[in-house]
Amino acid sequence: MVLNSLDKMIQLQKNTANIRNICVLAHVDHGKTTLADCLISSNGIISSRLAGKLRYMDSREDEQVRGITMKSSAISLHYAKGEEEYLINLIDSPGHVDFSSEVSTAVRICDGCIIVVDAVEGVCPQTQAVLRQAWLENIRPVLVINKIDRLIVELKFTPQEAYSHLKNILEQINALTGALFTSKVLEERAERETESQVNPNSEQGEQVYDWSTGLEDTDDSHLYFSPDQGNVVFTSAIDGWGFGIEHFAEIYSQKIGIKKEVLLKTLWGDYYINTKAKKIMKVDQAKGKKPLFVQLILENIWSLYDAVLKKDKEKIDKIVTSLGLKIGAREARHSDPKVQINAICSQWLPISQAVLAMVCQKLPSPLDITAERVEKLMCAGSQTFDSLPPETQALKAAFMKCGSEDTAPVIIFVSKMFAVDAKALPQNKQRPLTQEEIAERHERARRRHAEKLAAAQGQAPLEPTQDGSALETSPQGEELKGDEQEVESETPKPVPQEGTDREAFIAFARVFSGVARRGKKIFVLGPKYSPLEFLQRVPLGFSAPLDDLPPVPHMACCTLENLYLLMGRELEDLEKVPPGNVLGIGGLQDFVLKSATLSTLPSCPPFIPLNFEATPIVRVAVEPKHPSEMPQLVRGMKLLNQADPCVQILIQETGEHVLVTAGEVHLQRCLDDLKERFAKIQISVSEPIIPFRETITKPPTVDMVNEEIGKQQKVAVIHQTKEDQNRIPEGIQVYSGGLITMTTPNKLATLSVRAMPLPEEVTQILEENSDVIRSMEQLISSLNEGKNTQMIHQKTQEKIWEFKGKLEQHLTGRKWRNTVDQIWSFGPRKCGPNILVNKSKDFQNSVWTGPDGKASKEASRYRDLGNSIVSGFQLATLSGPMCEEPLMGVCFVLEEWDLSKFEDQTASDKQNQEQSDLVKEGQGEGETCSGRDEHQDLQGGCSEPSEKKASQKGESSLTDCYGPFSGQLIATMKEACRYALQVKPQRLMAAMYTCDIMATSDVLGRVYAVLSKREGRVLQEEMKEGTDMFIIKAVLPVAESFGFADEIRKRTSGLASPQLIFSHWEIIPSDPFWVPTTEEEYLHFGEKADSENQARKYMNAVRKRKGLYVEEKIVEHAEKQRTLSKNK
Ligand SMILES: Nc1nc2c(ncn2[C@@H]2O[C@H](COP(=O)(O)OP(=O)(O)OP(=O)(O)O)[C@@H](O)[C@H]2O)c(=O)[nH]1
Ligand SMILES: [Mg+2]
Repeated sequence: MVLNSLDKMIQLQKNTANIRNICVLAHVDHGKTTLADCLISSNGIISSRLAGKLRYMDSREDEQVRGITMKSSAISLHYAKGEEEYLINLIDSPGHVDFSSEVSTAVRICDGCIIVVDAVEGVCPQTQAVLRQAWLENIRPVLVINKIDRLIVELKFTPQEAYSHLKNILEQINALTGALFTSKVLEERAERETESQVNPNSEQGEQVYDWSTGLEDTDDSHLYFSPDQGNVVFTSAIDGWGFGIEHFAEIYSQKIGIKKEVLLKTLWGDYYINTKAKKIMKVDQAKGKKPLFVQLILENIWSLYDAVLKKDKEKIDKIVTSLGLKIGAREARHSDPKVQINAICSQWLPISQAVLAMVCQKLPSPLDITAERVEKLMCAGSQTFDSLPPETQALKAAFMKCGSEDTAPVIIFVSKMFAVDAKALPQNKQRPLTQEEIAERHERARRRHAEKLAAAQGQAPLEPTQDGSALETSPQGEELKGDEQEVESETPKPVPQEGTDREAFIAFARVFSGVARRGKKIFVLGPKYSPLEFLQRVPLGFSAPLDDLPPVPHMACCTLENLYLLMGRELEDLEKVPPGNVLGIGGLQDFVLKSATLSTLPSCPPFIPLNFEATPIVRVAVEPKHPSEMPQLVRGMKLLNQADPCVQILIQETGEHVLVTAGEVHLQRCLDDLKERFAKIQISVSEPIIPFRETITKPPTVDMVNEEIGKQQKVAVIHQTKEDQNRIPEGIQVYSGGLITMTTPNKLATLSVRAMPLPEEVTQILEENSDVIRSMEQLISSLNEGKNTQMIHQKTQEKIWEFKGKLEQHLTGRKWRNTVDQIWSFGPRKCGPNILVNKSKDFQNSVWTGPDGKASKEASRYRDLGNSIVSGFQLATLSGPMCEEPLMGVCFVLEEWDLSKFEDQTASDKQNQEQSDLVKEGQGEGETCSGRDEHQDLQGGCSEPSEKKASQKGESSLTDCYGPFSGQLIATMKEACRYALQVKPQRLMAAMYTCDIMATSDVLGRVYAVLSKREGRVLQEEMKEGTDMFIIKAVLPVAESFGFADEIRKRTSGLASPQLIFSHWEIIPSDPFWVPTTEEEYLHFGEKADSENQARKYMNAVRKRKGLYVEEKIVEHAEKQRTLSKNK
């Protein structure tokens, strides 16, 4: 980058009102990066001839090869409009669903966005998704309808048809905005309502119900996209042109003498011009008049394309002269019409002008940040702004002011960390020396020479060190003062990098308030940091240096080491960054994993977590080719985890290193990164590990040949029976309805458990409310620890009751009577989609006691034994009996819980012990019970130390051989749950993707063929208006999805490419343990039923992977087979 333009940027960064932080969002391949190229070329960073071909923002090799963007990256651009100069921080984002987390990181640090829509494909699934993200983040959008050239060249639309088509696209996208807006207004209304219910203090008198939804009174006109609002431009990024109607309004107001304001309102819409009367009238369909947009704008563009494509030289010349353009001889003679079009159009309707003018006019500056957005950013979880400490609430003003004075608190948000080659860092780069520096060096060399001479002549040197070091630092004319001076000397010098240390991590961030200065000390606040906790711990107005602070959880202190201006592929060093700017920060890799909030004030809350749309679902196990390289792999995976916002790395119990990614393309990129950048070793990758869930269903009413069960005659199946498969060991009683009764090994407690399938809606509610469940869990544990529960906020409380209400609504009928009140725990991990219900009479405890704020005394007596039961349930739900996958949608009912023997035992033990203690009294206390701590807890009620010891001793004599009682309870509960499952019809659940495939009618058949081969199901098929494209919506099991996108692409010669998004879990209808049991089934499937069912195949594959026993017969009846094959 040229130095004086860097100076310009630094200058522009100070004028906050003229900064625009924007990102480009769209569905995959709609032309974001191409558009970014055009905007970049307007700054002379790349040549305009290369714009659209270079895809400058796709700096990774795989991005270039695949032609899709994978990482979002930022660049700062300069734009001048009249007197005003603007700084535009532009972020290009990926459109592929696998990388949607990159979109989340981009929108967080922007104030506005450009939504790009392909004029042919129109609104696509990712368009919806990004619009939603922009909406959730409260950033303002403008619209670019791109690839208009395709309407002319590919679809061969007439201008009139193109106009209707464009109108259609606008309607679709506005319908989406409308839906988002409506849902928001309704949500707010609902919120207001609950608030007024909670505080019914005002106007007790007459209660008039307000029937209006609030939609009528809320002005939403500014939200919609319309060319006459100035928030839509039409472009062809590849041909370098674009326009908003303002451009034409300006031209035509001079040409035909109609006021610009009138034209602005009528150029888009059904108006036509009556040339004789010089009047604009409403289009009357019957008269066949063309709308102004067609007549004055589209027809001109169409005729230009027509002339160039037909190589009508005369006409081209005419157009060029009439537009007053100058086309270079080289372009004019070029045989490729595209080059000519580009040369003419980019002069006539320069795309960067149109887009950047709209951005500067319509999108807000950092100063315009709304109070609503600030409050939202500051309130993580279920907090409300009012519940924050007053010091924190006061920070809102700082956000709104976005001030750069010294007293302004510095608040920075890091939305992701990205890795760059350390060689590319400005401090490690060789840069050309400026004239002054060359002169300086000369001077230095001359002095050194003189000193040497002087030394040789025996004279003392003239303070060589001071002189030298002063020359080392070369602040570039920045006015340094106070602490800055100090910082400067601390600035780390390039460290020689070695081996794998060549990756440097840069934080992708934005300054929300205050000035970020190099060398400044700042707090790093993790997502769980609580300003309240800090304020409680540290006295108000503390003035100690930051290092002397007492340790506070989730907070660290670091120094801003290097600040960078992000310039796409390059970075430029900065000394300080004023508020409202996007920047890169070096040296945070030890403090920030993926995202964080940085602030100079500890009262600053962490920003709300980024909302990721994609769920990481595709997992593979990786291992080094050479086992000795394991440490490199582990290190590499750590780096990868830091460098990607959405990848997850895990080490499973089996010791496998597992990589969890959002999809196939994402997986490939992560593996490439791991191999080539972070671990730099050869790795072997397992087949994708496909997640399953285990569940139970109601007994089927029909068998495999669709005969009603119960009517047919059962046959004795020769080799095995179904009951055989679910072998229940002796000693466990199975009662009617699948009630399992099991006793602990020491025979002191007996549990009776039954498993029941939960209704589908309930499972869904549980899934959706996992964070509510988690906050309930936190509440209960803080209650158990005796902490103050006053902190529970009203809103959380409301959410919990709402959740309970929903459960009650769906768990109705005799079978579920009182169930909701008796829910004891959720699992696995205390927040999963399975429930434990406690129906035992002696002991009542439920999850709702926490939110109720009252814990019964009895509960505390049994608490610790109860915890063992819950742990057993957690273990059982974490891995089911079929293939050790988590359970889903199962309700375990603890019908009885008999502890009478245990109580008798402890009571008698206590007596014995007391007696023996009396005897032993005075002999001293030598014995200790090592490792039996939990027994102290088990005796929750006993508080006297002597009593405790007594019971320990008594118990230990009995239970030694079986281990601690709590352990036995856990194991027994777990086993009982497993057997309870096994006596019910068990089913596997498969993860499902939804996919939208766009295909032309001629390849539709092939798309269907691929879908059905992979067990996909088409949900919907519709024709896209105005095109011959079909949109197919289908669901597909994740297990069958590997290579699906590639196969579809190949079979349709690249015409259809699906986007797979994780959607839900679905029960696989076939029974993995099925064997023919009725006469019909036997006749139909044969004795062995060798057409293996899908569920069993999946189950066995998982069992094999996990090294579990798989019952498979490789050869059965060998002789018979030989006879058959030889056909004797
Ligand atoms: N005909 C036509 N093609 C275009 C236009 N703009 C972009 N393209 C082409 O569309 C394809 C995708 O362009 P990109 O700019 O990479 O799209 P993107 O939105 O950045 O894609 P992702 O980053 O992968 O989401 C490229 O082949 C471009 O050449 C346009 O205005 N007209
Ligand atoms: Mg791109």
